[in-house]
This record gives sequence, structure tokens and C-alpha cells, in this order.
Amino acid sequence: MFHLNAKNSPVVAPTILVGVDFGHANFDGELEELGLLAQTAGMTPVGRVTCKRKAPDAALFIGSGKADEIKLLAQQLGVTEILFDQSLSPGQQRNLERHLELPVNDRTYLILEIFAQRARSHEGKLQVELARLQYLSTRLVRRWSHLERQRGGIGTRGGPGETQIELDRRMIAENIKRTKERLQKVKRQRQTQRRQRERRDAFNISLIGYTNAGKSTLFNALVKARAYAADQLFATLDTTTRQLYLADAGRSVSLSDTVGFIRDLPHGLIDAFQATLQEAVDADLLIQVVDAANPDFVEQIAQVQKVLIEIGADQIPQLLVFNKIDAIDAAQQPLLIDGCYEIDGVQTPRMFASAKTMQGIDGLRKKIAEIVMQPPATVGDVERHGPDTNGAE
Ligand SMILES: Nc1nc2c(ncn2[C@@H]2O[C@H](COP(=O)(O)OP(=O)(O)OP(=O)(O)O)[C@@H](O)[C@H]2O)c(=O)[nH]1
Ligand SMILES: [Mg+2]
Repeated sequence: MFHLNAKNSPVVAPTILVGVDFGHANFDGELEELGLLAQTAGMTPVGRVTCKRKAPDAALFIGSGKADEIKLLAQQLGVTEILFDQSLSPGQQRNLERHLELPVNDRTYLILEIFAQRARSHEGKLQVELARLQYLSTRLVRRWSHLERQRGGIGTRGGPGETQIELDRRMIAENIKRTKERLQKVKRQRQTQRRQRERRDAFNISLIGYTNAGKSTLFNALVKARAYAADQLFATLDTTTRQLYLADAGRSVSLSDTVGFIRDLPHGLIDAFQATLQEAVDADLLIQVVDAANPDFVEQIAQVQKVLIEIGADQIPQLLVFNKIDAIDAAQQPLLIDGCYEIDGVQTPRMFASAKTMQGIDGLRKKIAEIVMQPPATVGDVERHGPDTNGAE
């Protein structure tokens, strides 16, 4: 049996999305995002199951009644995989797979899958490889207990799987070590390139922001290059850099398009992707692109800020571009194109624009030129340390 969608073509990898509401505000938006992630990874969400809980169930994450409901729906819809929005422990994942008799995966796995499909550069591939190995090393036991079950239910302790697990652990550990070494080497090469760039006295600008905000589209609009832009999450994985000539400043700056941020990026990925995000840490100015038409934009800015703090880039001056104003209702159109927006108590310069219709792009070029010509310390009037640093000298 296979499914047909509206266009009468077979549905690829039908899946059910499961979200557990632990009582925080943005629950619907998060499940929406899981659906987009699933589509980006090549799956088709055909059903959704949600429930409310105070805390996850230790064994199944959800209650067994809910699990039965999912199992029934999965049979009715003929799905091939179940996706959970929240992270599952290896034990929960195993128990759920036994209960549902289907592969069960979580958001972390999905993000790793997408990164694996997308990585193009040597460095990007190594980073994804490392993150996947690290994820796998925590799930090894699960894989083997499955196998043992297929062989006829040998107990969890001892058994033929044991030495194999040890062997696999060692192999993975060695693989992780080798990949880290190779990555280190690539990073050193990148540093050399960076030093060469510094010697040229370049002003470096990085476009950052939540995934799908329109960074690549804006990058193209500014430099007239052709970076891959698509209505998918993580369309861009490798940093692209181009020269941008600013007539008003009478000079060129280098502009980089970077990987998109996302809430709760798996920690292994933050570490592994630091080299890519390093580009952002090294910039003189961060242009944060915001999807102003997304109802969750405030939360998305907060998520970006959180990652910037984690990678030590929160002190770099920022310019906010509230993009996609063409997609905002007439009633909510901004009155002023140029203004300020507060991030973590810091007044940050903010412009409205549409990378798609080019509205506000000339103004944005002028604004960038203005910032480039300012002495660095005064950009955005950054005053990050609050009153307790007053009178310190
Ligand atoms: N309506 C409208 N759509 C836009 C605008 N800018 C970008 N988009 C669309 O938003 C989607 C995402 O754009 P991208 O430029 O790929 O976004 P990104 O931030 O680079 O995304 P990732 O690389 O996946 O992190 C695409 O479908 C674009 O066509 C805009 O100003 N208005
Ligand atoms: Mg992009």
C-alpha cells in the first residue's frame, strides 16, 4: 500500500509528528518547525499527535495509552517512521520502538540527517561525521539489543553482543579521534587564510540569523551572487564569502553568508560546527537577519542570542535586518524603516527590508557604509556591563 498526495504522486516516507506539551508558550510553532525539518530531510508528515504532560515518562517518554493511540494511527496511515519533537534518551527510544514496532527518531537525529545530506565542503563533511559519531556512540547499546532480540531474546547482560559492543565502541572512539585530528588540520589551514585576510585589513561582516530567515536571499541581493536559497531549513551549511562594494564608504568589505541557527541545536553539533560559526565570531559586524513575518520572531532572536553567547560572539556589534516586510499585513507594516530594537537590554540598530522585492536594500547598503566608517567602539552604543562596572577605576 502506498499513499497518494493531492498531485496523485506517491507520498515519500510518511511520518507522524509527536509533540509533548510540557506547558511552555510556543508549543504549536515548535511542532510546525519539526514538520519543516522532516520535509527538509525528505519525509512527509501525514499525521500529528500531541499530548500534555507535567514530566516525561521515564520509560516511554509519553504514557502507554498515548503510545497505543500513535500505534493505531500509524497503522491506519501506513507510516514508516515516528518523529518526536523532544530529545529521547536511548532507553526511551528503544522502548518506544518496541512498543510501536516502528523506527522512532527525535529532533536531534533529524538535524544530524539534514546536516549529513547537505554538507558540501571537506570541513563541513568532517564536522557532520564527528557529530554523527558522537551521537552514535551513545546509542550503540540500543542497536545491539535490537539485534539480540531478533536473534531470539538473549538477556541484556553478557551474551554474544557484549564483545561486539566493546569492539564497536573502540572503533567509534578511534574514528572520533581520527576525525578530530583531520578537523584540527583543516582548521589550521582556515586560520592561515584568516590571517592573510586580516593582513589585507578587511572589514568582515557576517550574515547570521535563524534558519529560513532569508540570509542567503539577502546575501544575493547585496552582492548579486548566487548562493543557494530555498524554503527549507539549513539550506546553507558552508560559509560563502564575497566582496561587497559600498559606494558610500568608497571601499569594499567582505560579506559572509553562514549556517542558520535553530533552537536547541544538539550540543555535539554546536561543538562540531564551531568552525563554521567561527566565521561569525571573527566578524567586525554581525548582520542578524530576522523573518519579521514569522509569528515566532521574538523567540528566534532570543535563540540566536543564546548561541552567540555560547560561541563568545555576543559582544560583536550587531545590525538587525527585519526581513520579509513584503509578507507582513498592511496593518502591521512598520512606520519607520530605520530604528532600534532591544536585545538583552542593548539598543541595537534595526532596519526593515525585503530581500525578495529589494525594498529597503539601498537604505541597508547606506547604513552598512555608515557603520563601516564609524570608529568600532561606538557602533550601536554598546554598553553591555550594566551599572555594576561603574566606578570600577
Ligand atoms: N516573502 C519573502 N520571502 C523571502 C524573503 N527573503 C527570503 N525569502 C524566502 O524565504 C525562504 C528562505 O530564504 P533563504 O535565503 O534560503 O533563508 P536562509 O536564512 O539563508 O536559510 P538557511 O540557509 O536555511 O538557514 C526562501 O523561500 C526565500 O525565497 C523576503 O524578503 N520576502
Ligand atoms: Mg541560507
